[in-house]
Amino acid sequence: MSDTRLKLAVQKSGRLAEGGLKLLERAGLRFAYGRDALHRRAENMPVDLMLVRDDDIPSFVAGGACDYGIVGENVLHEMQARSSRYREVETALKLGFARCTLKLAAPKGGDIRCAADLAGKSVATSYPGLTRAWLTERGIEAEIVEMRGSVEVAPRMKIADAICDLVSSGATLEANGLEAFETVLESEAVLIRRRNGRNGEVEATAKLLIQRAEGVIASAQ
Ligand code: PRT
Ligand code: ZN
Repeated sequence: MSDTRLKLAVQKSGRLAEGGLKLLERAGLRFAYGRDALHRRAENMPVDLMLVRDDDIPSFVAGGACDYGIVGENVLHEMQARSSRYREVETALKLGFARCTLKLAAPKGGDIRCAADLAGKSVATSYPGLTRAWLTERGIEAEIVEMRGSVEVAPRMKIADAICDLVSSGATLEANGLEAFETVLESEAVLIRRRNGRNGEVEATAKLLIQRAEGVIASAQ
């Protein structure tokens, strides 16, 4: 893989994978199979995809393993809240899919109805950086319980009093007897890059790709 080809990290499988590939294909990219399961090569533009876990994408972009990446704003902002390593990563384009909201929620009919009620309570979340920053900004002292998945079961399992989790339809909250009471972050898929450090050829390819993607996004709205 030469350094003049744009290296773009996309999720291997999951909620961002299909939308990301569809957008790139609509922007005119045609992909051949890559040399392994991790890579796919565009036949008609100097672009190589790297197929990875979404959580690793900000790190690949920050460290220079990839020039650009497609990731949810929730993941980007969580990484930025956790470490200064991600300060140099910026959003190049909002992509308009995989929209969701990071919300605080608690058991329906319980004694937590607003953010102030969280003082002295515990909040389960996979987004400890964003949740802590949001609470600290408001002067609310609550314990953060970090969970990798199934956050919605935490109150029922007595792991935590409330949760901070992604919501799209609201069905998961509803099924678990939870009610949202605050929005911490609105999120959608975004194209990210390092603020600087790409060469001229890669940047020329990126500019063209972004122009085409803007056209696709505008026509979808
Ligand atoms: O394997 P890998 O690590 O790559 O994937 P993943 O399992 O971490 O991520 P994935 O594919 O589930 O989500 C990727 C991205 O999609 C997230 O980072 C968000 O930016 C975006 N997205 C959009 C969502 C949702 N909508 C969403 N609803 N991510 C997760 N959810 C989950 C949420 O956590 C909760 O469990 O869906 C449930 C709530 O959905 P509703 O519809 O019941 O409200
Ligand atoms: Zn993930």
